[in-house]
Amino acid sequence: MAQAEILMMGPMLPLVMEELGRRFVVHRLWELADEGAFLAANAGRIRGIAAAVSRAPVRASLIDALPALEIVANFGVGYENVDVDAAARRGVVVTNTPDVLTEEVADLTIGLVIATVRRIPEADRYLREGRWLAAPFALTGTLRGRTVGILGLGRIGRAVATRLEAFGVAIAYCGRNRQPDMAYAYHPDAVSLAKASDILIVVTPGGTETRGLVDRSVLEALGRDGVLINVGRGTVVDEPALIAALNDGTIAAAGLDVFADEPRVPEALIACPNTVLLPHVASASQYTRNAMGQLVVDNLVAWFEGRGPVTPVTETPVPAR
Ligand code: NAP
Ligand code: 8YV
Repeated sequence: MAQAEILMMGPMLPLVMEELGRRFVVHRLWELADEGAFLAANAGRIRGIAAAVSRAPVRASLIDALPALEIVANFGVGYENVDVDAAARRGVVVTNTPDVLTEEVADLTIGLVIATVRRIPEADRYLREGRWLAAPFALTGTLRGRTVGILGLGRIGRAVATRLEAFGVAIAYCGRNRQPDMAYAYHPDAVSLAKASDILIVVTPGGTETRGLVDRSVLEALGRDGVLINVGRGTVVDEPALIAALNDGTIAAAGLDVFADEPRVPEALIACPNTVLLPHVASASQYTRNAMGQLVVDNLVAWFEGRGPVTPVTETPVPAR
């Protein structure tokens, strides 16, 4: 049987490029000299897309231009880079990479919390610059007796909470729904959660629904000793409001793994001494990225072998085959 033809939106891990290259005819979108001409000649044969959060988005216009498209397999548990409504309308299945990255992201989140509260990067710089010779490093904030609020108690949020339990902190959460199996204090909105929290951890998905959810009012509710941690998506936080809050003492500090316009990070954030900034690395161990890549491959292979998708997202119904 002829190999299925798929479109790859951008460079992927070697294991993904190799495995997909062995099993499919792969067209590399980013290497095309003329995308329009390519689509005019080949669109009718493209049955799958391999996409990634950090690569070119899969817009409705692309989905609509591919009449034979059946599946979009995304590298990333977040999939706001794929127009799922357009995919659903066309009966195209979208898959993501849940679970395989949960523990890795939760580990990094805890690291970022401690790094921010205890000012680890700043203390490291202090020593390297020889300033310890003149005076001890300043005393820092603490996790002792604190309440940590989790905005988005999903797979990753729960794994973060499990780790936090070992630190003896109080835990609260906010989501659109109360989770009856969770004993943590529930808050129906972000302001209420921030008011109850000393440290607020954002782990919600991106996209239009959560855009700007953490705004000035949430930061004011978090308060002058408050710490904001964001490992969800940069768009969830109103970045200009955050910069203002860090500079005028509305909150104490922020630890950020994600930004509104990656990989561009505002100079004003970089200039803030009370921030710890990471280049979107929460899932970025070789082990976990390979597991994510393998899941992209597994979804495409399972689909084209007629076994259905492994990890479809909820918005796109899986048609019977
Ligand atoms: P998940 O299991 O779907 O959890 C998402 C949680 O967010 C759910 O508990 C959901 O609860 C809550 N939520 C959704 N919309 C909300 C809203 N408008 N207000 C408040 N809460 C809302 O997803 P996950 O696997 O934990 O991943 C979460 C996100 O983390 C991903 O979508 C991605 O953006 C981000 N992420 C980042 C990295 C990184 O490298 N920094 C890595 C992996 C994932 P309700 O349904 O009750 O609202
Ligand atoms: C990756 C992520 O950094 O899974 C997600 O949603 O944000 C991260 O795991 C991203 O997918 C890389 O493309």
